[in-house]
Amino acid sequence: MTGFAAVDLGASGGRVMVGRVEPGTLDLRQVCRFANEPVRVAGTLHWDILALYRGVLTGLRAAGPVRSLGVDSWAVDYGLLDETGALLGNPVHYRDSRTDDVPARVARRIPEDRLYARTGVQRQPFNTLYQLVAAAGTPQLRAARRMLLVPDLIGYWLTGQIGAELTNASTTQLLDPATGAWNTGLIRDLALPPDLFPPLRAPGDPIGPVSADLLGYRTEAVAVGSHDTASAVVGVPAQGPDFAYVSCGTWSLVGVERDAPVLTEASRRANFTNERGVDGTVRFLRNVAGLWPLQESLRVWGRDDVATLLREAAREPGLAAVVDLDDPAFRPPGDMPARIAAACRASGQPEPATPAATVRCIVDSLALAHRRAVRQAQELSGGQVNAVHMVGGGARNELLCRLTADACGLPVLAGPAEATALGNILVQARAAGVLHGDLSALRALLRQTRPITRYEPGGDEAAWRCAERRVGG
Ligand code: LRH
Repeated sequence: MTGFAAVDLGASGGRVMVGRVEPGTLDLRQVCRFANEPVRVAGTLHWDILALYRGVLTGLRAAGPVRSLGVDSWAVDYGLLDETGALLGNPVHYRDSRTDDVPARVARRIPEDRLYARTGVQRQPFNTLYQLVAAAGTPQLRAARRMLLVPDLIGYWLTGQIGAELTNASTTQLLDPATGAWNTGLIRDLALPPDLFPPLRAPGDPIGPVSADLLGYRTEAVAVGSHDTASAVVGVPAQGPDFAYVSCGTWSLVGVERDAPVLTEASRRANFTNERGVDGTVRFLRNVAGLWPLQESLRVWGRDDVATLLREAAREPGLAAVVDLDDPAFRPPGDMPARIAAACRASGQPEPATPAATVRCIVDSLALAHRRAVRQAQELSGGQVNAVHMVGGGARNELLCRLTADACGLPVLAGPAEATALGNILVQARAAGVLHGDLSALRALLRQTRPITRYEPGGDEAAWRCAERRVGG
């Protein structure tokens, strides 16, 4: 069988997985896992990109030999290269506060409805557009010749080839939603140097050979859906078009798959985004807080027994207190339990008194946010949703899956948890000619080979509606 390596970099850790694929068979093995620990330097929060690259190399050496490799990561963040190809400084973390006031500044020059019409992308202070505007005039940006998003930067270090993979490029807010090309008019209006943006490549395109000197074996780097969410949605084992997905890791990305962007005023107001997917698809979705508040609470408590906490949380009374996890107050790192308690207090609800009650509040609030986003995705795109697919780490969280089914009033089909790595590998296997067909053929292989757990909706619709009112929904 043919082996393909998926490098999957997430906000809390990186992994190298090997998939062995042939028609009817798909085996997946994790060969290496490494931490992703951001570093604050002189007040700015950075990714430790060289530590990540070291993890990638170690993992790929252990994985080999493989026919090809593909890299995906979180969106929007980038490194700048100077004219010799050297990296100018460490990439900045999207949770850094330097862009907090930039959307408002940009809106004074380009009204938000115009910007949405020209990009189709939600307003998030961390979008690459706002990060580059925040960097305007700095010596670093003046010296920069190329901007490479994180997977493209890793691909450049592995192959020496420069390019911008399309799915991730669509999260920069600098692509034209109609053509999928760099939006040169917008780039000019923002006074950004047009040459900064490398030629686009599509998932499945070759990137270049990786020499044996680097890994101990020779292989090829192939462009995949390098935005982790693009790969995750390839990895949704859906049958037919009438599904919503929740790709649940650090973030929950909640939405539907379409073949054209939705650029209405209503979708702009609901802060829905149009991200480019594999095979010309559009992911019409909303960013919901995801597991971040839970991960950050565990860090603050110094606990790693998440399974115990979730079991205790399942015994707590449901919907005792809910918060709006979209509130920007929850975005930066720091004391999450204190912020949750403060939000409950401010809205006249009981403050969770124990870690289990805090976890219950977070999971109830997340399920409530999933409900709102699934319903909005359906209404705004005019589609039908019969089931919600939960993929990513959240698919292993039984309490969250059950409450999401209850909140949405729809069955939740949970799994695979490794959808991102699987989507990455499926696109490589198809590019190599080992698999054939469109996304539905790739998804059929997932349904044949991966276990999926079904959660039927139960619960009390009136209680969810009442909870929705408490968070102002
Ligand atoms: C999830 C993700 C998401 C982006 C965020 C910055 O990992 O890629 O799709 O919005 O990170």
